Amino acid sequence: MAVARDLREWIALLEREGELVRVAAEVDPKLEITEIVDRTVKAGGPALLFERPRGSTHPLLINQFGTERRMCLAFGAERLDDVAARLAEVLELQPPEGLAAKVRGLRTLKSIADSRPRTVRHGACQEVVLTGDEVDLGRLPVQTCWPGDGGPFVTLPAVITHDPRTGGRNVGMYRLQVLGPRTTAMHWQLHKDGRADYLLADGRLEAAVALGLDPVTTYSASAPLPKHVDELMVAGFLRGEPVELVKGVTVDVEVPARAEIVLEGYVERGDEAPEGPFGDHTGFYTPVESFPVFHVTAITMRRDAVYPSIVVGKPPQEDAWLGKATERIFLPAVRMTAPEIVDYDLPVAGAFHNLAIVSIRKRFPGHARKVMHALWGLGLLSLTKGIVVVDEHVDVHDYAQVLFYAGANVDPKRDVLLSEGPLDHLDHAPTLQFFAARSASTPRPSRPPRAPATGRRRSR
Ligand SMILES: Cc1cc2nc3c(=O)[nH]c(=O)nc-3n(C[C@H](O)[C@H](O)[C@H](O)COP(=O)(O)O)c2cc1C
Ligand SMILES: [Mn+2]
Repeated sequence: MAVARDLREWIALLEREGELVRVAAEVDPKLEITEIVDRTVKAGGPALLFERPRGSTHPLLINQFGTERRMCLAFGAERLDDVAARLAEVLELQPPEGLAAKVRGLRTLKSIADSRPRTVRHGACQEVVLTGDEVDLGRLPVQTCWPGDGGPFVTLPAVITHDPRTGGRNVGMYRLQVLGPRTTAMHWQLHKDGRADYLLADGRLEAAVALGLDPVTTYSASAPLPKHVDELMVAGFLRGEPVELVKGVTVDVEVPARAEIVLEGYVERGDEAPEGPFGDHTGFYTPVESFPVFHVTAITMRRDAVYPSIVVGKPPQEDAWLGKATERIFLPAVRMTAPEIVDYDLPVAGAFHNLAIVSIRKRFPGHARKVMHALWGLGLLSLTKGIVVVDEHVDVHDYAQVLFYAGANVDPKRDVLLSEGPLDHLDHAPTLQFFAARSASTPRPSRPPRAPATGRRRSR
């Protein structure tokens, strides 16, 4: 299946597939769009292209990721597990034996070689260039999502920075609250790579924000990759085609050439402003907190640029499928650390970091605890507040089954482990922000019903 190379091809593909509805009526990006999208997402409805957002000449695309089918269309795959399988091929690359394996190995190596971003001379994203006083974020139909929000927020950005020490690129999806015509807040949270780049910078850190990308590259900005891994390389690999980049106009940062809109600018150490409140997936308004100010030095655009947006809030919302894509695509990588893991599920209702259900092939006493600690030591999975470990015969995606085995087989005193460690930046439950208990439970090793329990109890 062909993968869309930019947002326009993606919109055309969605339209061909009957997955997009154009809204010709004028709709206000302030609250109204949220109301419509909230209902559409919950009904499993289509992507929406608001052609006339009030106060802007730019159409607004939303709910592009809102169903499993669209997420699969984005990756050009039948199932998200097929995307994971391609990644597993690379991670598990072995010296090939026999001609067929060699040919397959070469194909895999070529797909890695082709994933590196490619620099081009001209990019459609710079058909229109606004600098200095021409920069006005008010031109964009930035949504005010919820009534208590502190203002309009850019919600689907790909924020590009470089590590001041190594030059390595990072792309992260960090919301931007519009503070003025040429400034936003930069909401990179405590554990995020963009923030690490910022803290490593002596003074100024240049950044570029790409808006309106092909869906795989947009997804990659949300992917929890290790800091030294370039999200654009992963995007190139997943698309089977390199991401094209062009030099920024006012910053020394390369930007996706086919982006609809790019905000160029910088943040500066010590230059921060209150950010929030913002209605987030915690179900609450995240309180006002200080975040760096992003100074926009240029807005570059395509002609007739489309502005992309997303609404987050109490789940389920559109980001559920971005999270599910990560869950599936990262399974092979998680297995590199803990090969005994058969499968895992991060429930949407758990906002991805509140609960993980993991099935394992248990071989020795304490094995489930080994796996819990592995997850608590692994990238952003380390922020997981609750972990349930089950035997391999339990289907982790069948919550009724998990509840049945967990309920039936757990002796809480014996099987629940309370630990302490880092928590998600936005978690409002702990007494101290960022740090609190996490718990894991391991139902007593259970066998499928056909095996009657006999003999000695197994230890755990
Ligand atoms: C719709 C959406 C909005 C997000 N907003 C933020 C945000 O405002 N701040 C943040 O730190 N992470 C946010 N995230 C999560 C990050 O994008 C994610 O953790 C990603 O791994 C960050 O990139 P990094 O690992 O390179 O830091 C958001 C994710 C999604 C899907
Ligand atoms: Mn990163």
